Amino acid sequence: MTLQKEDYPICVQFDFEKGEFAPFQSKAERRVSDLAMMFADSEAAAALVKNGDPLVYEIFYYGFTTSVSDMALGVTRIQPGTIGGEYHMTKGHFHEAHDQPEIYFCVKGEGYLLMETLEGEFRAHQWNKGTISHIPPMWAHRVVNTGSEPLVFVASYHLAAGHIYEPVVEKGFAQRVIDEAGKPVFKDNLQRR
Ligand code: S6P
Ligand code: ZN
Repeated sequence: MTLQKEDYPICVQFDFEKGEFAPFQSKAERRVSDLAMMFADSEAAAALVKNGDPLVYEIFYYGFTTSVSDMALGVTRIQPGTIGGEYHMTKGHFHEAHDQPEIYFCVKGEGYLLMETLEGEFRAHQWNKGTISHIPPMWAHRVVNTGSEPLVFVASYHLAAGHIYEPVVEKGFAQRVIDEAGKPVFKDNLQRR
């Protein structure tokens, strides 16, 4: 096979202090205004949007696309905090392709990985630095930062996976993670229609 420019090995450097890597190809920010619909307390979210619209998480991205493969790397850094008592979390999504899993590796902070199927099977992994989770195909996934420091995780997946957010926007996850006197508590999601 004749190698193309993109077929040569590449590495990037992870900074454990900052919780990011370089070089990256793109970076996206998610603020309260991007996520307000995911939190139970819409008034608390609206007040935060008016009051500076704080950053909730960032995603650093690199697509290691070659002429025959589509491996992607994403590092997500979730700031600590709550919105109406509910801990900061990612939006959460399903993979569009039904045969596409993902690996998540928590490298900093503490929290939970929530996973749920369309049929309503729900699982949560408690995370601290060093936890590696396998998300099987067809399980929606969301990460919640319950600590007082940023939570950072590395994601590895194929671009063929695709992302679908609608079912999560529509129904949320079965359980919410709430701060009660400084401790995370799981509560049924009462907004489920
Ligand atoms: C992609 C992977 C992550 C998330 C990121 C943000 O498959 O799961 O890179 O995109 O953690 O979460 P979300 O739910 O806003 O895409
Ligand atoms: Zn994913």
